[in-house]
Amino acid sequence: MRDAAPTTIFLKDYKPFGFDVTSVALTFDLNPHATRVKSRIAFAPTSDAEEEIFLHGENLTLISARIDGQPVAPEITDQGLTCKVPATPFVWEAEVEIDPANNTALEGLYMSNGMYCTQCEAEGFRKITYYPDRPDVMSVFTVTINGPHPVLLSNGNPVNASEGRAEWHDPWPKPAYLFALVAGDLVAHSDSFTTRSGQEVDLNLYVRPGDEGKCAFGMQALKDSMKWDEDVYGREYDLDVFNIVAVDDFNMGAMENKGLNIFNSSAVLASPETATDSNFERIEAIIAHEYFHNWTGNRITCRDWFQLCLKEGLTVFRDSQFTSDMRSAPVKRISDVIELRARQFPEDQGPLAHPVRPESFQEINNFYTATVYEKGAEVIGMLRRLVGAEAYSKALDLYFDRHDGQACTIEDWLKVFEDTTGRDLSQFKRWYSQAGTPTVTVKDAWYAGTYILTFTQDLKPSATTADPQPQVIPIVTGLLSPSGEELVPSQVLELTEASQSFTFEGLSERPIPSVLRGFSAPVVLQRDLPEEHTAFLLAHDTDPFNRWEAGRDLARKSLLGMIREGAAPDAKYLDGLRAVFADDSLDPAYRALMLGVPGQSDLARTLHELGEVPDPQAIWDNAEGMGRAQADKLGDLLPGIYDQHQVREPYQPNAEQSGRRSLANAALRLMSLTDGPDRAQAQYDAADNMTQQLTALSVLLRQKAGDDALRAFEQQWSHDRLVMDKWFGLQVMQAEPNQVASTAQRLTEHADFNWKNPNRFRAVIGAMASHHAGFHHESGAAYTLLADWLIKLDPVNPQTTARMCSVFQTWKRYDESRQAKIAAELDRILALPDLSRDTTEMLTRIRG
Ligand code: TYR
Repeated sequence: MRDAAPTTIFLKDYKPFGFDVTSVALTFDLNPHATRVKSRIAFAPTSDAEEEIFLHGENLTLISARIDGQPVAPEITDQGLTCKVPATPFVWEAEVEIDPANNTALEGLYMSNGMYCTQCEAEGFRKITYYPDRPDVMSVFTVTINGPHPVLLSNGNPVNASEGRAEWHDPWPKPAYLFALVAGDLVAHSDSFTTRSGQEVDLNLYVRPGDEGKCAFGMQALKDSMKWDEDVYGREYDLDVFNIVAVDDFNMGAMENKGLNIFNSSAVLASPETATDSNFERIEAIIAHEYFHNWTGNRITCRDWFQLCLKEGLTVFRDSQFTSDMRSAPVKRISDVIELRARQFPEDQGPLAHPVRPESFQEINNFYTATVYEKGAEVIGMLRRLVGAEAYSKALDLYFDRHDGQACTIEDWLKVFEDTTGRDLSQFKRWYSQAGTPTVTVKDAWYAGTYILTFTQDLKPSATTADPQPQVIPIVTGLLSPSGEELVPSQVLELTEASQSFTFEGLSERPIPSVLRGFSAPVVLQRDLPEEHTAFLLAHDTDPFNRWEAGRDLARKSLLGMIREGAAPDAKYLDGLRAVFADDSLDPAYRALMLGVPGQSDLARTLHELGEVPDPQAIWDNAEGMGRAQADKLGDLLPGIYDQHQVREPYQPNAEQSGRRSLANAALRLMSLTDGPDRAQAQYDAADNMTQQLTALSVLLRQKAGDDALRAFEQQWSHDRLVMDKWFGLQVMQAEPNQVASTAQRLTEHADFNWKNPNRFRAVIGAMASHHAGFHHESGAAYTLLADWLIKLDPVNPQTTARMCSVFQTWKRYDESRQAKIAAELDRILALPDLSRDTTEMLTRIRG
């Protein structure tokens, strides 16, 4: 039942728990519908202790409870239990029964294809047994698993194993959200890693039989991550084994449980035949992310869930540094900024806006957001830019020294920087407490040898930040001469006031400024500067990010002109694009990125910022028009670029090869607009890897020439779940706007549309919601179809349902008729009597 009044939890109400947990012993007797969990937990009261203890617990059947061997009768609610306790250390013993086979929410202990698996972050452990399920309660766990499965895993090191029984001991105190258990008929892909102090670590990647051929890449990524964390952060691994398990049914990407990472199979399994270049790159990043959590998250954890960015922002920042080192730093930076604008900016500028460190929530699952993760990482990037790389390293060393084994706060984090550098970070801290994306406007002036840049910052009030104050904004700036030389090399300008000027003396000619290089702060930059600057920067900027950004700016302006005034595609943009595209000295991956134009939803955001009502169909039509204009402008170059960048060596998912494929495939897409589908069909027929095959299929579908290939693809891959997710998704993504909803509807009737599997659900319903013009088609058909499916999924899996609701967050941008249709769907869902707390919170915030 829906709570009569959902409770809101506030950061300001934090209170320490009144007991230390000195040890935890758990015994699991596995059974699909009646798993028994015995717990033996040693508690020691602290000075905060009361006469009663509260232990979280949900969906548990209590069989017995004892304190120091004496039966007790606690008071039980649907949230947990309360029990009178002694004022001295005591041992709590309980036995509960749970039903993993019926656990479709995928939180706690559940089953996936006959295998047992857990997910405890954020508050899943309370569905396994009664426990103080909060991250500041850290303890040492010993776990015994009894069950008829060849593989029985938990955290830490194996201490004992015999047939049908395994015992694990984790010497590192940890919060319950890092607990994990896996049992099943799995096979291991094994390897080992020797740490720099000479400790040998056994590495295993456990998968279902049949998936053995998809493990090698993930294993290599793990070893690379272990090495990188030693080299760059001085962090060594700390157990005898490191296990990873792939599971098909999983709400998120992966989870960093101590010594036993659990991965959505889509985030770890890959072979050249079944995974694309971007799948490989994502897998490498997620393996690194989860591995890096061993220090930033596990050894040092969060005091409470408001501090989630302490581990997630930092760990995203670390995994992006890793990817930059392994691949191309500019390509990674550009890709991250594209993602930030697509996912975080709409959140920061809409009804779901919240600070990087939120101050209240109803359901913590709803705060695993792009703001906490990606903006959280941007904040760390800014901090590093402000203090410098060397001070950053020193501060991190101090952080690990001072806080190892603790549950910390953002205050602890900032303090190590203050202590290292002597800097006062109180203004910087506003990045953690103020929601919204600042707009920075830049103007320039020139008086005989003196050049002045003036910046103004503006942050709009939002639901959580009524009276925003100026933030510290690091603006990396360089000055170029009119012939393209670097007159003043990149330096960090610190904007701390609402408006502030920076003066450069002794210049012989008026320079061209390149500001916010490398996207040095997550802001919207408005340049009040001459138009020609942008074309100049596209041709000459020495900063690869800003060179790309200049192309983006021109493309955005051109598209806006096309949409608002029916203008022709801008010749300056197309000329500049051609020059970059033809430049063989540039990295192919970078040239492919140059071809990209702002996404359609991003254009809708820009129009909205300009005070206009975006028309999704007009945006679609003009984006199509821009594609044709690019194809015309570059036409004579394309066949040569396509041929020259074919990879003839055996497939490797590395940066070099994938860059060549992405440029060749960008050329293929453009050529199909003028030449039709034949080349794509030839590529499809010859493809020996998924990148080539899937790109060809998507071009064929856009050309409405994909029916045969679609059938052949289904036949070839019907046995492979992850590949079939692509087959489902692609048909929706490549549909015309007026066919998106009907295509999705048809696919939901396919025998293999297993909607309880989050990957498959997202492949169809998520693809529909991310097709801007299709989702917002004037019929409203996609709104209704989405609402129907949210209603169906909510009782089964509230977490995935609630996440999907965020596609409605931009609804107030659109016209009255679309708004009325969306409002009706939101109200239809909100009227359900048993709607989950997750979905209720999301839709209430969105509905406003
Ligand atoms: N902590 C995980 C990460 O590395 C994310 C996660 C969160 C996974 C909640 C699952 C989950 O239920 O980002």
